[in-house]
Amino acid sequence: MSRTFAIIKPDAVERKLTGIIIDRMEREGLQVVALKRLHMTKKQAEGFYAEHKARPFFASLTGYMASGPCYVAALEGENAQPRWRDIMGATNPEQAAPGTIRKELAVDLEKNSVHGSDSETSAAREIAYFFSELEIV
Ligand code: FUP
Repeated sequence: MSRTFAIIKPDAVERKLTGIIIDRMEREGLQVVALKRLHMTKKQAEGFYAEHKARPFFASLTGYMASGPCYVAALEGENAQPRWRDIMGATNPEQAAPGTIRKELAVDLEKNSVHGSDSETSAAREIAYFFSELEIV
């Protein structure tokens, strides 16, 4: 069993896709071991995406992530980190495989509906950014 971190991003929350996405997590055998709704500040979004600070899309990305409420979650299951990435699909929905969440639901490259940690190390950092161990059950 291992964990990963997921976000249901503002575009998906606004379009009322939260239930569908959580249903997909559960049907794929990923247990939602922590979940909360929050509206990130720009500073929180900048801290979360700090590794992208120098990228040209950083200001737009962090502005978007702070534009509305999202759900942050910790998921647990066998190979949770790579499995959730596979279920999400490629970053750009135009390049995402059929059946992936981003292919089916995303609006565009920025408003791509979901986040998933890109490694086990990122997963640990990202879970700890939003949750205390006591909130993960
Ligand atoms: P991912 O790990 O699939 O979420 O993708 P990245 O960590 O590479 O990028 C983080 C987020 O930045 C993506 F979800 C979407 C956004 N992004 C852009 O808006 N423009 C780009 O050119 C690349 C990424």
